[in-house]
Amino acid sequence: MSEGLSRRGFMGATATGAALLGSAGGRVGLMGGTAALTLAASEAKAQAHATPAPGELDEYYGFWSSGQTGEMRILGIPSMRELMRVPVFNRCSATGWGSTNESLKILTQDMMPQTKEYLAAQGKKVHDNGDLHHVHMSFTEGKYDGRFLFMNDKANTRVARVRCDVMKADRIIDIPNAKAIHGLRPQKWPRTNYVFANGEDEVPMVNDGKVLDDPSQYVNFYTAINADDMTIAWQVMVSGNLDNTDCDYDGKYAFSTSYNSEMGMNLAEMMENDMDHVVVFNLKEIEAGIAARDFIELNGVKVIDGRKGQNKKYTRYIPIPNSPHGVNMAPDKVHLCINGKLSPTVSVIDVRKLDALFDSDIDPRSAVVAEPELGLGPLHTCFDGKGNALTTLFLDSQVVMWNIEKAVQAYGGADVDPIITKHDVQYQPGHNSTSMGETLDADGKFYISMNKFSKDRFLNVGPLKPENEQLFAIDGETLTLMHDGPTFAEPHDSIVVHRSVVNPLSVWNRNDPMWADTRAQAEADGVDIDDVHDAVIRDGNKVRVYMSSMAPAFSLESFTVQQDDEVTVIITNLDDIDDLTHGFTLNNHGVAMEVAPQATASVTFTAAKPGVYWYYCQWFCHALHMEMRGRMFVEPRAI
Ligand code: CUK
Ligand code: CUA
Repeated sequence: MSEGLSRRGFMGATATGAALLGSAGGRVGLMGGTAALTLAASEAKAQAHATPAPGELDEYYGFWSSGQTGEMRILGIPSMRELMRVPVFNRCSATGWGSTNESLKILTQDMMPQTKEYLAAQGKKVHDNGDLHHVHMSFTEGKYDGRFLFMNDKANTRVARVRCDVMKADRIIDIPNAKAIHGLRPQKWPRTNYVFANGEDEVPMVNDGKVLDDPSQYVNFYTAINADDMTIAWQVMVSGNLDNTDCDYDGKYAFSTSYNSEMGMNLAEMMENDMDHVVVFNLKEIEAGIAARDFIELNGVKVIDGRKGQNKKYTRYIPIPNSPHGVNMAPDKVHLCINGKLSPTVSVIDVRKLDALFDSDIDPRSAVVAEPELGLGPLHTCFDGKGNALTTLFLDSQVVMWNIEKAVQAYGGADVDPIITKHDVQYQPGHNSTSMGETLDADGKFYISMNKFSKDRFLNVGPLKPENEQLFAIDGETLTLMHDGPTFAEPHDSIVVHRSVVNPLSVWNRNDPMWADTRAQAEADGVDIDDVHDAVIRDGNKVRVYMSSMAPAFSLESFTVQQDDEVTVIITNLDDIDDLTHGFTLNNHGVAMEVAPQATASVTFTAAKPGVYWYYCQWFCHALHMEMRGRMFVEPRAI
């Protein structure tokens, strides 16, 4: 431990995980005094080496989820500089995500009819929020391939795909039947054909109000999404709820933890059993079952019955202590680590032993080859690519580094201690990640601890505190803290990807599919949006206003519409210089959008009130940026 004070000393031998969880927030207060500890000289030195100097580029991209903020974030590692925020499930004031026609298409085109009804009842077209927990990149043969990032929305049961060439979402789909998509992972081998997604909250199979408070009729769904076209491939109905998911490096199995095998409806019921389970999904058997039509069709989805005690070809339930949370596949292609949460253990499954489980009735626990006791509240594990694992201990506020092989030996009876080192983190870590750690390229250079509490680490900003993510350098078996990074809600999960894998464009391609509909409309209107242009096209009470932008001017100084017209403003940014984004903000209409170099963007609104309204470019683009403005005249309706 790098700090002289043992956190565990304060916590003593507190009894059950339940009691611990209940008091987790308060305990840290006891530790206030430790924050004043000064950085050890070696750490200060390491810090000086680690952070790229101003103007120097980072070696890695960090792709961050933001939890209840609903966006994806991009950081530079090791500097921890926040490079970009990519709106996905949320709405964005700066870029107009959620109000431009192009983003609305992406947000609504794959919406289920029920969702449209829910939203219409609230007078809305799109959800205003999302809860984005997990961001993962597409794989080819166990390595990141730099094509797409996939992410979940627990709040509104969605999955999104972000294009890595422009770092914008291109598909956002509703997941039928399942409720609250939580764990999410792309298939690793042979490539990301599927994206696996967990449904966390169990509901009646047909959730139409006929069954309400009868949990015996509730089910949960595991979903496989076709990554290439973002359609639903199949679902598996399971027992218990589903928390986190991962898959192997052979393309044979996927896994989900369940913290509520009891199907309990309240805290006491959910924690009744000492053992919950991990569900093993047999992908080949499921595909064969689909081909043999051994499914029911539910809301247009082929659903296989993989509940406990049903057809055992498709799933196996391996008992795991106690309310397991994270599930992480090691880059040794063999060991699957399941984090016990309320149990101080991580259960290690040897995936080579899984075939036998499906061939016979042997004890499913026979696949468990290690179960080291690591500390209190293990939530997630990541890997250094050298045979070691790093596990977050939520309750202990520590990371523990341990050796997988030694844990296997100890489980077999050998007198070895798998624990290499423990290091305090500040405070209460949830997810963690290592550089390239969830791939065959795991390089063991950097470790990120994503902490739920920052407490005393930063200037007080009021009752709502930032959370804290910390960067450590890994040097063999030593962890050195390099950086604290306060963040707004919530640094949920991250992946750290070498920059050689990610190659975004600097300027949009004029033929990008993002605005294909807008382009088709412009062609129909006889407007060439690839050249300097301006046009006002009236189509009944619909008015389409086309203009190009080139710093520091819009091609239209003004345009005129009638009261109650439905106005669509379509802007093409003809500047093709790096970093020369313009914007369009229309006063008092709640209208704003980003128009990046060579992009076309459009927004539709109603000109409800007669008068003069200025529009302006909200992206500082030129010495005459303030002058980049114009007027919309709204003529009073003729009575
Ligand atoms: S779950 Cu939150 S700490 Cu949503 Cu990835 Cu483990
Ligand atoms: Cu264009 Cu500011």
